[in-house]
Amino acid sequence: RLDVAETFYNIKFPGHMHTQDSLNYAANFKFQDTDTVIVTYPKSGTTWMQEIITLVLNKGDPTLARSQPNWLRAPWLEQYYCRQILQASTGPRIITTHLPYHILAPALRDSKAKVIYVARNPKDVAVSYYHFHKMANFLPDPGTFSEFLSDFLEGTVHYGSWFDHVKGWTDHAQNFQKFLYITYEEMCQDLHGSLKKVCRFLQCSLTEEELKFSQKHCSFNSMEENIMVNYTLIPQEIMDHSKGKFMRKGKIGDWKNMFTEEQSDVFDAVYSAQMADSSQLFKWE
Ligand code: PPS
Repeated sequence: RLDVAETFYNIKFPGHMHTQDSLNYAANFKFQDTDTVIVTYPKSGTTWMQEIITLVLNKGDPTLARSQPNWLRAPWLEQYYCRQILQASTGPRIITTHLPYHILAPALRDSKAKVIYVARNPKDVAVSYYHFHKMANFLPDPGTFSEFLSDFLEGTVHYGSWFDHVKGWTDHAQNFQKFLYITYEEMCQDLHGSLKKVCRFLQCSLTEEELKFSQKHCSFNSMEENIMVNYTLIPQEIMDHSKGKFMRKGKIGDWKNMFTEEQSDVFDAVYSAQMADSSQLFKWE
């Protein structure tokens, strides 16, 4: 069975990609100062940021983005194949992780690695995650949206609580020498400005033309067509492409098509309670 979970620190992870060994490897990882680490809760713009960084580092040239799958150029630290990929890599590494702060904090302590945290309106995350559960055979059957939403709010879904994830990372931003916080919404509303922000953070100066190329190749439409990021390379038995698309809608506010008024009110109440002690102020639509 594909959907057996691996539990680590009381959090469930998809067992087909995670083992106790791979999770321990991540928790004890030796970061290098030249590493760039993309940190996200699932469905928050991970793949988009992987593509943005690839394009920025290649000055808008899409050759690499169109010839190597995202999981090979920016592997997930906690997934079992990562060790092998990093051992073989030479240049500066781009590493992706969905791990919560408390698991990765000891490994990142005193690190000069660059950390990019991408956050997204949790209501849109919940909707995107729900649809993803329906197509990803390595995740449990989500049941109805209402059932899934309860699990999401309780933090019992795979990768744990959205609230703990966002609070953990953003409340400790000052612990990092190099930390960039950016939202999915900002990337949607101002992709050009977001690319410039990433360029500044990575200390890569791109010409206006190189920026335009980068922007073109990381647009939703380009990525939707790019088999190196749209996950159509993944076999049908792992991701059932007849049940949905990884590049689903790419929009802000799709939650409004899915949530009832009551679900939205319950969500807002849990959000206020959970985020009351957060130092970060979020304003979601
Ligand atoms: S995962 O499985 O955690 O790696 O998923 P992740 O990449 O974090 O999130 C997938 C959602 O991001 C959307 N996406 C984009 N939106 C706008 N523009 C671009 N270029 C883009 N690339 C990916 C993708 O469509 C998923 O969101 P939904 O709402 O489901 O469409």
